[in-house]
Amino acid sequence: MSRISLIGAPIDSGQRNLGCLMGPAAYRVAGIDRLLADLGHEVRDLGDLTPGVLPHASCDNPAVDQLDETLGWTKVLRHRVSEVLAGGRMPITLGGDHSLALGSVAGAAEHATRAGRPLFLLWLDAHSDFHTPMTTVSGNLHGTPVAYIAGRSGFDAFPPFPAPIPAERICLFGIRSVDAAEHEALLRYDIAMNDMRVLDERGIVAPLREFLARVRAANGLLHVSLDVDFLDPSIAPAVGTTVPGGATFREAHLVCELLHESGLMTSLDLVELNPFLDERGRTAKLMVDLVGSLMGKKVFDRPTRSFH
Ligand code: Z70
Ligand code: MN
Ligand code: MN
Ligand code: MN
Repeated sequence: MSRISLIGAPIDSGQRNLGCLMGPAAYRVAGIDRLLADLGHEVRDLGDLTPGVLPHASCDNPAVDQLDETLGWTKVLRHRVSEVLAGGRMPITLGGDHSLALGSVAGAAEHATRAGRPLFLLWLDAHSDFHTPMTTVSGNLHGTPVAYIAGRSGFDAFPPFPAPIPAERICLFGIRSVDAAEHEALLRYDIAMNDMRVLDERGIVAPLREFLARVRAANGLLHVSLDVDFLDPSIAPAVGTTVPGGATFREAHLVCELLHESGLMTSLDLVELNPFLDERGRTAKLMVDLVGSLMGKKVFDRPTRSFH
């Protein structure tokens, strides 16, 4: 059983559809703490963070939106996630848009360095989020965290990423929207690109198991970042940027069950839920249901592992 700390991160500064800041409240209303406690975990809810006094930063790309806010959040989240991990607990960051991963993954990287273990990243998302503040056209910083984490240049306004994650420890999963500048950059990185073309052909099990085997072989820490738009919009409508052709209910649950079975996940983000766009809470409830599968909820609990 795990000791879990819930970190509310009501962040809306990484994109322009207001509403993600309601995410942490929606997860609590949907019963995330009760579910985890019922699964036998020890849960602590640290409440919602605030970004503190904002810095005044500038960026050569005038398109970049709400840089100061995102920098403020990056700093507090990095600190909090790192601190929770240092206390031997699993941080689950309740977003908030995906810009929160600029901080949460930095916190995990800080901890991994301290622990002397390699950090791996599983990015469950429709988008590759591989822009830098210099290449983004929309100016929405939620499209940049993977580039920051991988150590791309162009993040001068940000604190240097503690220990950039080498490409071969990053796995993008569920991808079906890549901008031209991201595509050009991704060709220069050896990042596992499990776009929908790959997943339709191979299914989700083999590519995921391959990645998890690498994490296990390296005795790595594993940060999982789950963007609501990884899911198909027909089952998860509460998201600002819907992209058709996403993971089905069954695929998403299977990903979560395999992750749980691996025992490798050490930190988690839940991002991009916009409760203002939801239908009677169904997306929030589905995300909480997926957290259940991630943390050990099973249809039928077999005494031994039947699949391997
Ligand atoms: C696009 C951009 C994005 C999430 C949208 C979209 C980025 N590549 N990321 N939703 N989670 O604006 O940079
Ligand atoms: Mn905003
Ligand atoms: Mn994303
Ligand atoms: Mn996305």
